[in-house]
Amino acid sequence: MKKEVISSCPLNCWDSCGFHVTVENNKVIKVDGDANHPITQGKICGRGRALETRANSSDRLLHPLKKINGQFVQISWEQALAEIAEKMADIKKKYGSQAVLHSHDYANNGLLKNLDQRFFNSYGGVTELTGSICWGAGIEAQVWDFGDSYSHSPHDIYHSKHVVIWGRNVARTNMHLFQHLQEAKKHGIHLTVIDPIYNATAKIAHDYISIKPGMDGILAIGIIKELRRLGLENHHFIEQYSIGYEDLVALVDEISMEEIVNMTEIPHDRITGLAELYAERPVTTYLGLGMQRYKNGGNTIRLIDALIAVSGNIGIQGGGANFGNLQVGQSFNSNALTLPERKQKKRSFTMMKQAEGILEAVDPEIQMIMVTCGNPVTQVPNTNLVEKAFSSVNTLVVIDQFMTDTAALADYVLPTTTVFEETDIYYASMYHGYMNYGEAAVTPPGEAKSDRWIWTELAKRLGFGEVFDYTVDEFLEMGLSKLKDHGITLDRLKEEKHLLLPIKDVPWSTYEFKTPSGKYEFTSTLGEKKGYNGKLQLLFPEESSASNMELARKFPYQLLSIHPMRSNHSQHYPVIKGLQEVKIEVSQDVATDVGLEEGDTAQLFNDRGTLKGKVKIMKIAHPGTINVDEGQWKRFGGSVNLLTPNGESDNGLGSTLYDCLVGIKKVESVSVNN
Ligand SMILES: Nc1nc2c(c(=O)[nH]1)N[C@H]1C(S)=C(S)[C@@H](COP(=O)(O)OP(=O)(O)OC[C@H]3O[C@@H](n4cnc5c(=O)[nH]c(N)nc54)[C@H](O)[C@@H]3O)O[C@H]1N2
Ligand SMILES: Nc1nc2c(c(=O)[nH]1)N[C@H]1C(S)=C(S)[C@@H](COP(=O)(O)OP(=O)(O)OC[C@H]3O[C@@H](n4cnc5c(=O)[nH]c(N)nc54)[C@H](O)[C@@H]3O)O[C@H]1N2
Ligand code: SF4
Ligand SMILES: [Mo]
Repeated sequence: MKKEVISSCPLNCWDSCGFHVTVENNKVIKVDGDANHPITQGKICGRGRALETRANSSDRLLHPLKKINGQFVQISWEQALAEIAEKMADIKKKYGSQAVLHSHDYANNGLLKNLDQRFFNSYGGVTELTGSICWGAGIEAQVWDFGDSYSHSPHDIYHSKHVVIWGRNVARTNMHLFQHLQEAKKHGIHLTVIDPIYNATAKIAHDYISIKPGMDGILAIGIIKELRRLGLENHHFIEQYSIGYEDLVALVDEISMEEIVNMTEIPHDRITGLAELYAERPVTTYLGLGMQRYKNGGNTIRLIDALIAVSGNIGIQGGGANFGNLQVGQSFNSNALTLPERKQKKRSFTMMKQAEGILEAVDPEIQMIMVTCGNPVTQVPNTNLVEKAFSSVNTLVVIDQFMTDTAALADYVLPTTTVFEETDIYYASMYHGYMNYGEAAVTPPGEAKSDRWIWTELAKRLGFGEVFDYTVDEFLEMGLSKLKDHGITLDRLKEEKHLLLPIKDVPWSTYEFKTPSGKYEFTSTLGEKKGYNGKLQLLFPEESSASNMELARKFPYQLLSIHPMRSNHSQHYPVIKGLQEVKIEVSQDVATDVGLEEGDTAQLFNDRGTLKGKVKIMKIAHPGTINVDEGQWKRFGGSVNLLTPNGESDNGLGSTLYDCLVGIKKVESVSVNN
């Protein structure tokens, strides 16, 4: 029997698409877009469609597994839960609850995925991860500048004269914005792309600016310098709504245009052109996450924010510094779901430094790690160190759908459900403001269970079962409980399938900022309160000739590791044959320097590791640039994170993934990586 179910894409992605799922005999046979979704309008990408292949894959984990003498053996849920609960009770008694680390990322955008925190808080409080490898530097930067990170609604783009895509790979990562870019062009709106790689978005742009990686902040200073020279800064905004402008002026005066041109490798006239463009309001800027994954990432985003502010593009229709859109997630009652008040002990490591944290923790040492919604061995920088850390603990528990490189190291692997097998509400705090209802379409295969069921069963065995004694609907209602005044209820959501959350289309239009001063802060009070330099600065990537000439001589090329086209991080590699090989993309000058041709095998190397792959030459890319897409599995050649540094950004909360120098040489065979 066939049935159709409306659901949602659960993947960590800008777009949060509505799904239309076709089911036959308890099996998902097709995933399409939900034509009634106001933003995504029936269009979804290949990653969404391929969730069908993932869900039905013969590689799905179907039973709890325990490693005995190095081999996984199938065990019952009863045994798995009893043993894990007993170990947790024992650890709490002997060492304290913080001897357990919860390692996670955000692989599933479901509201009920937050119940993991309810579990760990009720257990007494574990060692948690703070910051974000993904966008921590930029979020913190916008919190310093505006008080929060908010974006304009997707349709506001049609109020703009100019659109600047700055370090966002829109065609690949944000497909509905890409459609708006194509449409906006038809409306006569001018499009500029700033990126070291001439990508598919650059191809449709009126102007493409090729920039040296990590130098975007310096470019922003150059544009502000030109705005000032031409008398085009917006005095009204600066005088009425900001503090600290004089510090920015002093910084801008510190550096000459000639130095800026040399550092950014962008010609002077193009920088002048950008100043004229920013003065022709309204200009909307879509910042991507690329340029903040550097040591100077926070300062870079702050300098771009500053440019947008100085040019008067904040709080106006068609303007904006669109990075995250945290107002979406803030609509939910997350405290009701996570019960922070039940936490008695706490300790945290940053997400970037979790490996050091594990290896160096004392009082208490880490006894157990529980991994949910994440694949750290592949996705967290400096793989060799991560692997060492995750192998070092007494008990590693991984909850996943597949035997990932992280799960392979585990002592217990617990099989979990996919989006099609559970009911939840999905949203992303990245782009649009709709939440989607996702109804279970089929029963889970084998013995796979939802994360919620696993927390419930463990809680019972640990003596706090009552905390989980709620139905799915009751939990969802808890999450929606702040929205009643806006007429948003679970019943209405079930009926309509997607509802717009009460968020602002044009953030900051009242010019009341959430900073300590209530103004836009060119010099950050919050930054200073946290012990950082609150002023905007001249900062460079850590691994660059500007900061470390010796390293730049040893490893002369800049390695980016951007998001793959056909996979969400590591998730699609096992189900798409064409992805199962490492591809090393090099700019033409690198190929010429090293004597590489398309199809050759090459090896990348630096002090952290090596990685072999097939060479592909990028026709247009900034000189000295190499890219390997992130997410590759060990058995298909290995993760690019074998090479990346696990540093923290200048403001402490982001990663330095792209701040990575490498060497490259031609080698004979691609077979073994280490
Ligand atoms: N296909 C696909 N889409 C995805 C994902 C996926 O895995 N696959 N993941 C989702 C997630 S979790 C996220 S966080 C988003 C990320 O979305 P994006 O921010 O669009 O993607 P990234 O791959 O992080 O890289 C962004 C761009 O930054 C550029 N870049 C790198 N360094 C610099 C620099 O120094 N300056 C400038 N100007 N540009 C630079 C890269 O060339 C790339 O074009 O994508 C989401 N969408
Ligand atoms: N070099 C490099 N590294 C990067 C990046 C980069 O650009 N370059 N990007 C970074 C970014 S932006 C991000 S967001 C991170 C992403 O890092 P991760 O979130 O760790 O990446 P995923 O591959 O999505 O892995 C998530 C795992 O969760 C599992 N999973 C999916 N749904 C569920 C569920 O409902 N429950 C449970 N328990 N598990 C589930 C999946 O099967 C998968 O194995 O990677 C970061 N790493
Ligand atoms: S991965 Fe992103 S673009 Fe693709 S279907 Fe999911 S939400 Fe939509
Ligand atoms: Mo991300």
